[in-house]
Amino acid sequence: MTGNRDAHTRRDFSRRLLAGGAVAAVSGTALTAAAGPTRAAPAATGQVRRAGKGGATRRVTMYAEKLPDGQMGYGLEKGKATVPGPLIELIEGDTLHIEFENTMDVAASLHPHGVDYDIANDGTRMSGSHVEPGGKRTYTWRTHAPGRRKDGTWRPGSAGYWHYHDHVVGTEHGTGGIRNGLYGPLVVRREGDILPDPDRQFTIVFNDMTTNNRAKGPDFRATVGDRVEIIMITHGEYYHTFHLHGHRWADNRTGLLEGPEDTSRVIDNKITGPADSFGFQFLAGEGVGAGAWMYHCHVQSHSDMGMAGMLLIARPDGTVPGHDGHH
Ligand SMILES: [Cu+2]
Repeated sequence: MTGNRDAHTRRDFSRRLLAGGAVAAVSGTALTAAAGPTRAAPAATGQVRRAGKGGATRRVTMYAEKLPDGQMGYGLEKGKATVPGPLIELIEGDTLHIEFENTMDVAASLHPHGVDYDIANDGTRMSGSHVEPGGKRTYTWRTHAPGRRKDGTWRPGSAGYWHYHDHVVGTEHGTGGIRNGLYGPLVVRREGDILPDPDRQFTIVFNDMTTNNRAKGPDFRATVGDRVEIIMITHGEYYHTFHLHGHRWADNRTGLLEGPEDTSRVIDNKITGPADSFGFQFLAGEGVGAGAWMYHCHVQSHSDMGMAGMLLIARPDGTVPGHDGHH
């Protein structure tokens, strides 16, 4: 499945980063803030890894492409566009310059949620920040840490589970672009945030009645004890509920409780509407073990129509009990 292929590509990518050590300019399936010695704070063996300091200026190239099946995708390398688009991770304080190339025969753009961008980087036709067929443009996204304003009020930081999408194809709201697959995940960490295992980050997008633009939700693989991260985004015409079997998360910024005093509600099901996004981490199989754990929209007719997939959590020996999957 493509989900597995994406995971493998990300693993290779992370290895390259770890080997090279440099993260300022990268290309691959994911732009990750987590990998590399300069980006993750040092952690003793057996402890969680945490996001390091923000403040880096990073550059990537992003392509909008028509896919062979008629859908559209974003990719960090030419000919490698995917639906959803590549995972982009930043740390509060980072600036990202995206050299965007539109290889399609219709105008397109890149419009982010959650980060700081001026009107020239809005990615809309009315601001003139779209890109004509064959054209290029650099989009700049900035992020900031939280802090107190001069008037004494608190300014929130950029950290969160966000996303980006086209705002031009089809209509001036990018309705055709989003429907065809021009969307992707964007995660901004706060310094000190717990990092997931880099090859265990899975993006699930409910888009109209599809999951990641497929009639049936993709399967994802992990091993018991892995720190898995789900990035959940909704697009299109409908409201959905996201449910994961066997695992729970906190309904807050990170999906994690800070400690015994954190009163965030713990849930395993969340209503989500168009352009909503959230994310969370969990230890695969914690307290429940390996298995083929379903995730699905819990609107019954939606799950019956295919909005469901599997989180295949393997034992250490690689087998998933009760599942005869091929791998
Ligand atoms: Cu649904």
